[in-house]
Amino acid sequence: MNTSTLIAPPALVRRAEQLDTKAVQALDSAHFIHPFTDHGDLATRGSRVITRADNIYIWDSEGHKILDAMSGLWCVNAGYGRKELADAAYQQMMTLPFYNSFFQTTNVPAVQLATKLASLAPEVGGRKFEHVFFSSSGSESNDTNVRMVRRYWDLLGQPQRKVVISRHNAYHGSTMAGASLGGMSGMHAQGDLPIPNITHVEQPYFFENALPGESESDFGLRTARSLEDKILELGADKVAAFIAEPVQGAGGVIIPPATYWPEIQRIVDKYGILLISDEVICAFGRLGHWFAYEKFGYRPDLITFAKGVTSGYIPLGGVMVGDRVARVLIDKGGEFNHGYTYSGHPVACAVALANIELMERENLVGRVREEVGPYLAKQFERLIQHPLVGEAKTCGFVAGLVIVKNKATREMFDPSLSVGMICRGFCFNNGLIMRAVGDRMIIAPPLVMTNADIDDMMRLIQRALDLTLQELRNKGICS
Ligand code: PXG
Repeated sequence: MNTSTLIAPPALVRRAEQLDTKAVQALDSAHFIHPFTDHGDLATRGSRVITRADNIYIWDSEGHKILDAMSGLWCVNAGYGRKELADAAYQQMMTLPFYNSFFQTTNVPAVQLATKLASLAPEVGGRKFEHVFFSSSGSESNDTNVRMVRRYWDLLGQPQRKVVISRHNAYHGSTMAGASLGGMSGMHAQGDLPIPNITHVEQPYFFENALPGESESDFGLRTARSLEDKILELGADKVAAFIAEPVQGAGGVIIPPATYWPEIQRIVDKYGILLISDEVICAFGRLGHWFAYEKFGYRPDLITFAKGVTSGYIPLGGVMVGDRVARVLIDKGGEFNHGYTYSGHPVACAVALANIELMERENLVGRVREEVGPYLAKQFERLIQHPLVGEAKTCGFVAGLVIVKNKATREMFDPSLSVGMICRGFCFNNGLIMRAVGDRMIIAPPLVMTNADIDDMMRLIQRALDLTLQELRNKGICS
């Protein structure tokens, strides 16, 4: 294909009418393998081409303005168009665009960021987070966790402690270890996953998995105890770590009952098992704290982060290494044969520093905890009044609702009807990005939203639900 008509010079790409959408779609389909995409389907529909963004909105090549209630992919916490972040990248690129951190070298932004992150992670129960390992993504960071955890137990003379326990419907990334740690059956079905020594226990999803008559607090205890059952089944001396998201994100914004995390903490303490808190989504203000363990009050040994650390402006991830693990690796470990070319990338670290500075200056974390988070909760939880909504809950700046056929009995629609996708379609076509996970509709808006922005978003959500109801009634699927 002749590409000369396709893309205007970069400065003009900002004007949507300069773009030949059909040509972009054809080349996209011809050359670009997308993540988690059915390319047969994509070839017939054509991708939506996103061309620019500002604050909480994105625009496509046809000029549609869309409220991005998913913050890109759970990451643009500071909102789009933040000049400070672009300036930080530019200046760092002109000063030192890259140097590695192997061979006893370092760079200033990486040192500054590690120091800053250590200061943001509060000590809990005598456990401190004074060290950081850097990667470029959440998946890489979870691979690092598996390697670090095994190294830790090897160094302590317990090499048989290899099993990492995770949960069904968890998401921990898409590399071999990440996809194995995750509990997504569709991912496991492709490529002989999970890899050995990774296993899964129950998720704390009350709405779907509670027994008849079971209270939410009993359910929280029962699901946490599925971890203890698994430990006893495997033998405690074989178990290295338990990994979990504070609130499951990609699994559908599953907010655990209040009894869940304290019981998990009791169990990991009892058996001496390391606790990995995967905060790729939940850290950096998403739940109203810099790190989410603070909200739930548990004591992790390792914390995975990525996404919001740079507000998604540039790839960066890592692991906050608690003292329990760091002391063993450092004092007994010698060389840990692990690392990535881009561990401590100076430009990524400079952008993260600028992002954190911006978040501090605008008090984005405190606002989520005390102002816009509670306001979102109030507005979103009202959706329970809608005839299609069986549950509507928020936690900080994540929220999820379930579309049900019958509110009283919690009967769901037949999955083959893909009601969530119908609703998602109405969102998209009416200027709102909201994700569907089965028939759960979820959001994770940029933390810069004002109460007025929340009102606008709620109107769009309400409209999408109304249109979905109308469509289901027209088709005779519900009354
Ligand atoms: N852990 C968690 C908790 C995540 O949410 C990862 C690890 C992996 O991060 P990277 O940077 O390697 O993608 C994630 C990523 C979705 C969706 O559909 C969620 C994620 C990624 C892609 C899609 O909600 N989360």
